[in-house]
Amino acid sequence: MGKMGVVPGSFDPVTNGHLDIIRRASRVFGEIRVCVLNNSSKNPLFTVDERIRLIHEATAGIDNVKVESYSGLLVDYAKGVGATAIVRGLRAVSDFEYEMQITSMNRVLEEEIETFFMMTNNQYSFLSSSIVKEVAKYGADTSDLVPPVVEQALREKYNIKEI
Ligand code: COD
Repeated sequence: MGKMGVVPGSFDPVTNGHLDIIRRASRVFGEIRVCVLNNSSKNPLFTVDERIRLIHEATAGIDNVKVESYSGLLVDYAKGVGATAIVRGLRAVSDFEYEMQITSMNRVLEEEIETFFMMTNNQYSFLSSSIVKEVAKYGADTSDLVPPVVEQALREKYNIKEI
């Protein structure tokens, strides 16, 4: 089956940028677990179950991807499922400092799990869940930013009628 990689995040909601990382990681690792971390202090728009469903539907065409959630430390999840690596996406220099902190902390907590970084596709370098929510809230078109299931879910959350 090959080695397992974990793609962790908040995914509130999943964007085309996340999906690009998941798709590319699925070609490198034998198996990918997308893990929605449940203990974030952020104030989420979507519940964990909603976020899982959206990722699940958006990754339906990739057969070595599984979606789960976890409340606790990411390295404990990774160890528990037998993963050898954590895969993160990098958009800009501004991501670097935060990623370096998380990676260093994770290495202190569990030195056997490596973190790998994949550079964003140029077309998604500006894309984040927060920007998508901001745009969707005012009823603007998000079809280039998120998969159709997420576009629909955003419309429902913000009560926007289809044009
Ligand atoms: N292009 C490429 N990559 C992207 C893009 C894009 N457009 N957008 C996002 N990404 C990448 C991000 O860089 C990230 O790697 C991943 O996709 C997920 O992004 P988010 O924003 O959904 O997720 P984060 O950054 O909020 O996730 C943080 C965690 C939940 C992983 C972190 O808080 C965590 O591990 N929490 C659990 C507690 C823990 O273990 N703490 C100890 C370590 S500090």
